[in-house]
Amino acid sequence: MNAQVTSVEAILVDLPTIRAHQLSMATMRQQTMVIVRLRSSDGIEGIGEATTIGGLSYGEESPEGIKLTIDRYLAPALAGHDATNINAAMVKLNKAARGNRFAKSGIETALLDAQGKRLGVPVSALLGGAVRKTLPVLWTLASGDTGRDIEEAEMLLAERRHHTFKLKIGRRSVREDVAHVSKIKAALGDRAKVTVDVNQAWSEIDAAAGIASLEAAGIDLIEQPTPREHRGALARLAARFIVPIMADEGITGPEDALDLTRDACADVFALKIAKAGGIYAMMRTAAVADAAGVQLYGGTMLEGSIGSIASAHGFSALPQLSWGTELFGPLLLKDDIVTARPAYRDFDLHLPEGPGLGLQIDEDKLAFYRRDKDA
Ligand code: MUC
Ligand code: MG
Repeated sequence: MNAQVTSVEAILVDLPTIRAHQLSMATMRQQTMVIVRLRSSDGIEGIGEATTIGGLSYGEESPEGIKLTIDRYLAPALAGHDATNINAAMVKLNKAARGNRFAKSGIETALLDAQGKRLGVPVSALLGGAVRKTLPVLWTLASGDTGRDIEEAEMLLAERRHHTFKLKIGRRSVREDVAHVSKIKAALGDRAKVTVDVNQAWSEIDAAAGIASLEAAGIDLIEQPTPREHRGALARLAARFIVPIMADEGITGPEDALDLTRDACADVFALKIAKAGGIYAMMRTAAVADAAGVQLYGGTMLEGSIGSIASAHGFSALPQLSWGTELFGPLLLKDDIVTARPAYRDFDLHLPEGPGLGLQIDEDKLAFYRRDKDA
């Protein structure tokens, strides 16, 4: 097999969300995705996605920065490279640029998609095979309004789309947040699991008080209550409470996993392909967690369909995924840039079956939503 990378294109795409989505650090009314199109000399194109949340307010790479990094540094580094050797391509990218894991993840996805199409197999097969063909998916209630969140949860339970709900907190006072969460949990009772994501907004003192109340209210999981740098705080909270504590912003790749497991900082790790720098790096992170007996959760950067399905292929291949996933990104968007949107039913996301990611770009939609269409 012989194929060289001929071009890597990074396209900024802005898609509106179905409602405002409030996190502790940003309110999203649209999502900006960086779509990667990687072409090779055998005529095969791979697609990938590198997406973050709230510009630079969540992560260290902005959509515009990701595009610049790809255009200026990563695409030239890959030009002429063997498109079929993904490990060697990633070594090359890691030499060409430090960090920039979101950008690298988007390119790795495109390489895997192309290779899957070339061989006529799904991306999960390139990862050794899917342990599961469907993935449980939770929904995040983040309208900012308690009554509206309860209505939304009731509707989604009735539609059998989600039975686990994550609440984004940390914007308001601990007392207000606890009251909001407790009302929702009381309304849903045992019919749903309820988790919270504080997105680093609490001090250790706030967290101790907040988690005590949330535990008493029957909340199932507490995600990243304290700043990611404060690993000691996370470890003390994990030791203090029975309700499991999950690290999200605090864990990127395998090196973080090693440090966090060594110091017993968290009961659960949120894995994301973008944070780790690609699917393979996410899987290496999972291996460290498995070795330490830490449970795993399939996280999202609220990617659209391409990034979410890439994550799904990766998560499908993990031996352990005790906490399911939150790959609901496509459902938060009003429209899509793929021809067939991912299938969600009976509380699960169903992996597409076709070669590569199993997705096709809808060229008209891409042309409509790309930011540079007027250029
Ligand atoms: C995060 O921090 O987990 C996941 C779901 C959601 O609403 O935001 C993301 C990011
Ligand atoms: Mg989180």
